[in-house]
Amino acid sequence: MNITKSGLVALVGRPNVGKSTLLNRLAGEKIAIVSDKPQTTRRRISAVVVRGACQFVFLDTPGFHKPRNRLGEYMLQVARDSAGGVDAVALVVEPIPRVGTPETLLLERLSAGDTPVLLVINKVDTVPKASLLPVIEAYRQAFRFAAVVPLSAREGDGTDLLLNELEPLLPEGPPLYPEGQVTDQPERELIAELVREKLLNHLDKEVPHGVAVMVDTLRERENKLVEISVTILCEKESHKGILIGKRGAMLKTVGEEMRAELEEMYEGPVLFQSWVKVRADWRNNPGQLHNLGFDTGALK
Ligand SMILES: Nc1nc2c(ncn2[C@@H]2O[C@H](COP(=O)(O)OP(=O)(O)OP(=O)(O)O)[C@@H](O)[C@H]2O)c(=O)[nH]1
Ligand SMILES: [Mg+2]
Repeated sequence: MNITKSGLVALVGRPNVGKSTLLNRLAGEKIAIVSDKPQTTRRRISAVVVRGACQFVFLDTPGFHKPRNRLGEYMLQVARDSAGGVDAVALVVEPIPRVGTPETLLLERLSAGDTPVLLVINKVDTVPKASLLPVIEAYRQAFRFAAVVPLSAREGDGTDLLLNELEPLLPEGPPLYPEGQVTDQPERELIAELVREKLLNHLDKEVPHGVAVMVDTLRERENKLVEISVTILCEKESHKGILIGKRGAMLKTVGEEMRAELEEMYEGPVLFQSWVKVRADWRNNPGQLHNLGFDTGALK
């Protein structure tokens, strides 16, 4: 079917509400990494969803939070900027009957523009249906939402309703992305993110938040073997020890998980290697951030 409608929809909200889970659910595949720790997403990532003659381009964004370093400032800036220049904004929230500070701040910004804002109440699988009414009421008093959609990104319930509400808000026009493209995230970036996801799942507190991953090698050998090597940057010697683990146990676990996931992705054997390096305080170092692809030069 020819695409006759296409538009951008930003997913915004505080950290950990399930924006990336929703992006993956809408796309029907894993594009953004997910963890139970806040501030998982660091960059804007798009996912293209086609339904009928309509192409929805969803933008996952870093959670809206108070920054504690230059990387955090960059993430906040991305979250803020993403709400501009789009056809609709979906504010993703927890099913809690109280509008918190991050939501209030976001809604203040959004009320200055005329982009339609939808309220997405996520994680409805965790609460009884009857408890949603007070949530809707609390948010309706704070803002004039174009629509309210309760859903469960984890279970997949309600995502069709979200597309139903969004479709009339998108402009007529040709597709924004060519047919078949599902995301703007380069392959190397996805691999680096998957490593970070494994580390977020296995490690506590500051260690995984102070980690950045670079893909050094990605090549296919003649015999179909895909060879991948990555460098894991961390902030302190003590973190390096934790990342490597006792006799290399942590790197081994991460390596095994990566290989399993990558072999499914590449449908063939994968050789995966990783190294850990210390780069003191890289999250505050403009040069390091630039090398890692976080453009903090334009920070306001
Ligand atoms: N029960 C339940 N949990 C969910 C749902 N959606 C997401 N989660 C969980 O919520 C946690 C956070 O999910 P993410 O998708 O990483 O959240 P996020 O909003 O992208 O977080 P940041 O990237 O840190 O801003 C994970 O543990 C998810 O499994 C849902 O519909 N139901
Ligand atoms: Mg995320």
